[in-house]
Amino acid sequence: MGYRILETDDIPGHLHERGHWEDVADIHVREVSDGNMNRVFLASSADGTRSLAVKQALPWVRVAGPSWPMSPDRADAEARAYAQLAKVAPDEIPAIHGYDPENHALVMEDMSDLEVLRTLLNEGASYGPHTSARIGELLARLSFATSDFGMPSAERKALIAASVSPELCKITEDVVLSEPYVEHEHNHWHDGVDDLAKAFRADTRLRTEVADLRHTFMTSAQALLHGDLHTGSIMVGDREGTPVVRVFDPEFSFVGPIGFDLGLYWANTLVSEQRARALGRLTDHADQLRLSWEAFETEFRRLWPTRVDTFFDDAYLERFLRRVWTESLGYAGTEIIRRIIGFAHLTDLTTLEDPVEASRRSLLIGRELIVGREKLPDVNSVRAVVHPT
Ligand code: SR1
Ligand code: MG
Repeated sequence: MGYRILETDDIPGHLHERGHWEDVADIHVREVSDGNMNRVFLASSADGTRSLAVKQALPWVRVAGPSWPMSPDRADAEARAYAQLAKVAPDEIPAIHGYDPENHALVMEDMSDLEVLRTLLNEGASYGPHTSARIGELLARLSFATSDFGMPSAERKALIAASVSPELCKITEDVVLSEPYVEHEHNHWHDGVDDLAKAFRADTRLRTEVADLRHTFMTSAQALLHGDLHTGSIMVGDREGTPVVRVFDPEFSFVGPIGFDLGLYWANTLVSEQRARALGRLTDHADQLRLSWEAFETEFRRLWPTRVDTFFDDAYLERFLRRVWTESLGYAGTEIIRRIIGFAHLTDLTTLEDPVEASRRSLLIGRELIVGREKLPDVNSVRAVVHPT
């Protein structure tokens, strides 16, 4: 039949035809699309005992509409990424019940009992002790398992080839790693940061460092990434007294530099911190970079002795972790900047009554993380940039 855009009324038939649900009359559907790219539907039974989510990639960027075409093949990348994530962190991703490659539609666990981390943070909640540690651990496991340390060379070459995702990588290369530093119709910003936006476009030192990070993003096939790990790609909550963390939306996945995922997560925690400061409700925000890095490093070190290729001595591990740390800081800086003067802004700042001070601080932190990353050896030195005393 070929690809067709699914509407709310199509979902019961789709679930039935694909063997997910017997009684079509019992399926009640609502659209809950929220992200920039795709459509999401929630299907539930009348008595509320069963529910599933259906996510379909459109042939364009959802928030832009048909004027920004985009192949729905990106859902294939997402399905592939979930398959890898399921091997290393099955409890930290939604259960995937099926993938329909013809319609580029995933059927997955309904997570509407959980909350998007960004939403919670914006409302004033704290992270709690588990979230960042589990993110760091998940990233270490995914990175190690899909790197040349954890995967035999031939298998990894096949993974790299299967995970090539030119259109989605191009979005990141453009909207994250280039457009904010040139004049571009996608860019917009608050009047109160106009001088900084202009200064960044003329800042040769900054632009050269971003070029370096961009080139690394394009060429450094270290491990499979989530590719868009902001706080809107994480759900948290509690199920029967157990804290739950779920990472979702890995459609930007490809084999790239490990520091990109950590960097995006850090950027979003740092901007959230600026929001909390602006509102006078700082909780555990300042600890999240440390918690996620320590968990990442600890898990990566734990896995190191299981490596499948030689890399000689443990000394290389130290060099490798240092490189991941430094690149993570750089990518954190680029994510902060693009979220304030680029295309896709963060509600952390846009919903502040007066976002100017928090935005300016964030932009300057972002710049310093990029240009100063080689001279920031540890968490304390980063804290000194984020919150100088
Ligand atoms: C056109 S896409 C803009 C952003 O939305 C996605 O969630 C990614 O973050 C991308 O950079
Ligand atoms: Mg997304």
